[in-house]
Amino acid sequence: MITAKLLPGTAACQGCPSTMCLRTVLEALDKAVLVVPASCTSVYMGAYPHSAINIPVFNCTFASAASTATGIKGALEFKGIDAEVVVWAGDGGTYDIGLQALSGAAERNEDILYICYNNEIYSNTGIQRSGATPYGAWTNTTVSGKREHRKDVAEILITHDVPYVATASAGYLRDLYSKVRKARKIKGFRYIEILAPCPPGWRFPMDRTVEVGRLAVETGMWILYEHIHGEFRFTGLSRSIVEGKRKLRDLRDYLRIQGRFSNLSDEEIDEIEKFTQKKWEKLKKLHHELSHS
Ligand SMILES: Cc1ncc(C[n+]2csc(CCOP(=O)(O)OP(=O)(O)O)c2C)c(N)n1
Ligand code: SF4
Repeated sequence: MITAKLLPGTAACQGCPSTMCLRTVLEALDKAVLVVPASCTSVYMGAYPHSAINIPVFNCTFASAASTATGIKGALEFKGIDAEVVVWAGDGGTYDIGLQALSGAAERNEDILYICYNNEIYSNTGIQRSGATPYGAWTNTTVSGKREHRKDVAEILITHDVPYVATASAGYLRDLYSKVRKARKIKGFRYIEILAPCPPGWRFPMDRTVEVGRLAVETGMWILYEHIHGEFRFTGLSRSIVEGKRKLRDLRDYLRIQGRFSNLSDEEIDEIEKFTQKKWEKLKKLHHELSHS
């Protein structure tokens, strides 16, 4: 009997961060319904009855993931069925086209878990820029490098004051697993965002997904944390960095491994460094304010 919740042999690229993180997420859930908007996932999972996802899945339109999940949760409650309703969406569907429905569901504190796998591009339709694409990155619509910094949906959701917001990385699947286990027990709106390095989109060899996911955290370009019922805490390696137990690696180690940053000038690297430092200072302030309030 097959018990895996994500079956092997999907149509995803080799080294796909979405499949490895989705497998981890599904194993961390007990009785769940998955809501998937248009994305690489809606393609690689295949169509019913041959879907690679071995739990109930609802494929919805690009813009409507959070409201679709809200409706499914309401219908299950009405029928007296206790199940977790979980959105699995890309950054295009989260940061851009789905943001309105996401913000609405967060503000109403709907009892759903929304997970964004953030590969910082619209990868399924050919690597276009999204609101999550970092400054300086090549995409097919920013061929000489993006000129704007990324926005930050996790921070936007912290300002919605929802019960749980966390960040994770495809480089640390155990950490992702425990965050999903924790989130599933909390009632109300929960959001987890996973940095998901995409080999063809970020232009690195497909056997280095985990390494790139770790480098992002080791260089401070991606920060791991949890915000639970108003309390902020750094987690994993980011916590060790804040506590002075680990030194930050040079962010060039992270940039150098990816073809999408190969044309950066020294000034552009300085700009990325400044942005990253600002982000750390902001989160450290939040940590300080909350631990002294
Ligand atoms: C309203 C609408 N516009 C555009 C599309 C085409 N489309 C399908 S998937 C996709 C990209 C999704 O990007 P993202 O959410 O980041 O997920 P990823 O492809 O990276 O997994 C686009 C633009 C669509 N399905 N619906
Ligand atoms: S393009 Fe990226 S996210 Fe999409 S299937 Fe390939 S590796 Fe996965």
